[in-house]
Amino acid sequence: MNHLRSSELFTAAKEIIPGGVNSPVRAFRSVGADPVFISKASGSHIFDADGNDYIDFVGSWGPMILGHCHPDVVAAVKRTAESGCSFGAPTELEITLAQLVIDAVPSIEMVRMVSSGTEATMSAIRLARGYTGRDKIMKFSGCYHGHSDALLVKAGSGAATFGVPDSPGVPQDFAKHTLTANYNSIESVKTLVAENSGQIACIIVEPIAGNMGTVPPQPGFLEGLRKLCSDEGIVLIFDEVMSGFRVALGGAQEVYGVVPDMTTLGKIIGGGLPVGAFGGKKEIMSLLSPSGGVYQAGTLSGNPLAMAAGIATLNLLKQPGFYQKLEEKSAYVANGIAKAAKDAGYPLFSTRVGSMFCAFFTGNQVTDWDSAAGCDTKAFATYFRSMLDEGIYLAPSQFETAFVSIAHTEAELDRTIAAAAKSFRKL
Ligand code: KE4
Repeated sequence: MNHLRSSELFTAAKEIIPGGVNSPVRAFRSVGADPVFISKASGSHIFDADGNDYIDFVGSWGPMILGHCHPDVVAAVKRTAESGCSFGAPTELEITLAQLVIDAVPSIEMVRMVSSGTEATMSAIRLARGYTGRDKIMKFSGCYHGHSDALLVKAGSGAATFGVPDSPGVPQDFAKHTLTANYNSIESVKTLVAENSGQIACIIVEPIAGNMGTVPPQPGFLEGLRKLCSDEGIVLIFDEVMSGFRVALGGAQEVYGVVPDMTTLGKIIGGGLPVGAFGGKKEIMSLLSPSGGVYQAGTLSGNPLAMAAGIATLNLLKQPGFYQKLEEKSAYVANGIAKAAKDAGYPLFSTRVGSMFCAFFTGNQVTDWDSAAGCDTKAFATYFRSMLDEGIYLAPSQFETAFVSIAHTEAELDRTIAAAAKSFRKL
């Protein structure tokens, strides 16, 4: 494949945009390649600046569950834009999308729109702190909730239960309020809760972890978190920015039957335009300004174009049989890739929940960050580059999730499996 134009664009971009990208993972740093610059997309395909055609399993990191350029979504955005792009004033569109979210997500009685998943989680944590009057929060190693200071924190080394910054620029004073437990280990949560009794405002968790690769919750983990939080007066926040409307209309909380106190959303509810949201019990949400004292705001929150794209998207997801069809496509391709690795004699641990799936380059089980971190990332990088050469666009990191859209055809899934078989044989 020729990547001349992408290479020229990347050189130019690096002069004026840090790292040449507006979000770090796009730089392909961990896969030993330069990023391709995308010029257009349609259905399950994206096309780069050199005209190369790829079957897309990134889907803009989740939003494009319908595939790219769905006519209903494009028409809705075009139609709305002709009436104005942004008013900084309430619109009926915001009520329509809010109602669609409330009708679908079991935990949400009221919802506030923002412009990104980061804003959603940052605001939900502030609200949980305001509601409980407590300062500490708990997250899990390997889970990512956006880049707000309180969440760019990793477990303190050794016995230190306090968090330490996971990025320069995050003050230690901020990090110390963030506790970090181990995903799928309810015991690690119980220990931290006991050591910080009465001080923890919320526990935020990806109910299906999608940012260390795809790691499903083990039986009892989410249920254990629910019970602990109920017993201790801790707000349970499901960060469903990725899993929301992805694995079911009601997200992971519908799949696993565990209802949190608050839920954060993003990605799919904007249909590809910038939207985040956080919602939950009226008793908690009503503390949010201007109905309550917890401040949160945003110039483009509830933006009409984004609302229109989200409404068009969710109305299509509500169609009978949508998730069943997506499930069949997802099982087909994930199982096909796993079989290709097995036939090539390559050790692979495969995971999937609905249309989120991951091939971990390890012969071991992956249930948390420590086991995910043991993967052979060099082998993954070789596989990634081989798949890209075969016209298959995967997330440029072992620690991400692959997404199937309803637009992926059986022929495209077969082509993907064949490319995987060829790529595994190279390892
Ligand atoms: P954004 O601020 O990127 O809209 O959302 C942050 C976020 C919050 N919660 C979860 C569970 C998420 O997965 C994300 C963002 N996901 C990454 C993909 N792993 C976005 C890709 C990127 O950072 O460019």
